[in-house]
Amino acid sequence: MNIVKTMSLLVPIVAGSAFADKPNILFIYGDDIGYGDFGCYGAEGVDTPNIDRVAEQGVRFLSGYCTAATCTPSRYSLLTGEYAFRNQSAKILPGNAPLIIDPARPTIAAFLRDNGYATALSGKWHLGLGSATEPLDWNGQIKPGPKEVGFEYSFHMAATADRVPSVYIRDGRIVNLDPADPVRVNYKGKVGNDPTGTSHPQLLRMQADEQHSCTIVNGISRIGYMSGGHQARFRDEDMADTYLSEAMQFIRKHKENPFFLYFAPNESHVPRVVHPRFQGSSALGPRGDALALFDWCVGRLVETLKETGQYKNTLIFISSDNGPVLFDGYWDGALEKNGDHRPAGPWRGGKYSRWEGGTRVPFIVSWPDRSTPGISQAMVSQVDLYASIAALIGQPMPDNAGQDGQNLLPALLGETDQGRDYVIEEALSQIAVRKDNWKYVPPGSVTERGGVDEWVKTDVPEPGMLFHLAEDPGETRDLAHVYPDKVDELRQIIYDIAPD
Ligand code: NG6
Ligand code: CA
Repeated sequence: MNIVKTMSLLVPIVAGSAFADKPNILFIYGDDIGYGDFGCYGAEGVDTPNIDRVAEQGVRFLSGYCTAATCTPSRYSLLTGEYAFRNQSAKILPGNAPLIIDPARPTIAAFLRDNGYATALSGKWHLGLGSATEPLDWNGQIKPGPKEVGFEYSFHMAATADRVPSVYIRDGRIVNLDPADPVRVNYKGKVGNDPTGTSHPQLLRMQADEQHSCTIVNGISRIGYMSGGHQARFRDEDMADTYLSEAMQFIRKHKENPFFLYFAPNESHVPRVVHPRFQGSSALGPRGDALALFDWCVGRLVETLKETGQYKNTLIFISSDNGPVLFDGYWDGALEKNGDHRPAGPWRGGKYSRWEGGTRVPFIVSWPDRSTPGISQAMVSQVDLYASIAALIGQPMPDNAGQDGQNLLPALLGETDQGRDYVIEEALSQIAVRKDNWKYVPPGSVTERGGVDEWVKTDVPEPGMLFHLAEDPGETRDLAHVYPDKVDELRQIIYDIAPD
């Protein structure tokens, strides 16, 4: 795919459209969706026709990365353009953690807001709420949060669907909160009298591991304790529809001016309890059904954009925050029903892991007015989106914005296969590097989810491990002792970027 689409570069403004040089930007960010989970990336047992169609009209990357193998750090990098390992707080957060993005730091949302975009978040947040110095009032104005870092409109859950508080927050206020039934949240000990998974296992519709056995909401025990807010609690079955409806309303409302929408549904994170109309929609049990639901949401968003005449001038980015996981705390049958499907495609490991499957994820960029459709070998990371989008709208990034990203706009639009030279992959605060086909995993350990309720940890001794991904995509043959110079070269990259 080396055809350079020069025409589009020379004609940035389409006649009749006031903001053709400022396309709408729609991030569709899946949760725990692996490299192999969409049809266009080889999924078996689940169809994703809507995503596949977006991919056909845009660029599908074979070397697209999130920055980390868990949610919070990847989302942090996506929004800030900074590697998450630079922020000590960017680790999997409890539902009552303070905001980890300094409101003084301009995120991609704040940057686009300041450049005339209407900005919104609908879906998962998981970057903390409230300040680190004052206690958060769940029953009042919840801030700082998405608004203070650039999202003028926000409708979201606090953290993940498996963590309390199990409520939606709109513009800093819990939705449907009855003041007579205030919300309290605690991750250290029980609050209130709601049954927990440990005390009332007979009330559960899904068995859970110890960490997920706290307060029961909607028949599912969660991580952490909450009391109150009964009327405000979400129903997992309706969650995707709820986020989607918020997203669609936002798109419809902003057909006259450019918008940035960060749509971050729960799928395919646990607990996987999709709407009954999607139950059984795949051959893979609840995880496949969640993927089918995610795909359906993509289809509805595309339809909405077409209805409002904005589809062609919208840059759609579809990806995931970390690699896949089958068992992640609930006995939902995802592992048993997985069949021949390879959620991480050819790569080893998945969520939590420094193996490729942890951070190499589906990565699709489509802007029908501008993309040169194709399949790209360019190495791209989510940390690059901020700098690339700044280039797209022709505005410099603010000086205090994250500087780890590169402007890879030509690659993202399919005009070149030239991406980054190397990419940093993080998992559970340890990093690895890939350059060309070489992958170096420094000493430490690598974690993977094993089977049901099982973890697998691999120790990585000095001088680290070296793999040749083209010959050995499964990262099984450590070549560190065969190519010590390669180890030194890659180790130096890591040293230069993260000296400690
Ligand atoms: C882990 C949870 C897992 C999930 C994850 C966060 C256990 C044993 N595991 O600690 O279920 O919630 O955190 O996922 O509790 S993420 O996609 O948001 O990073
Ligand atoms: Ca995730």
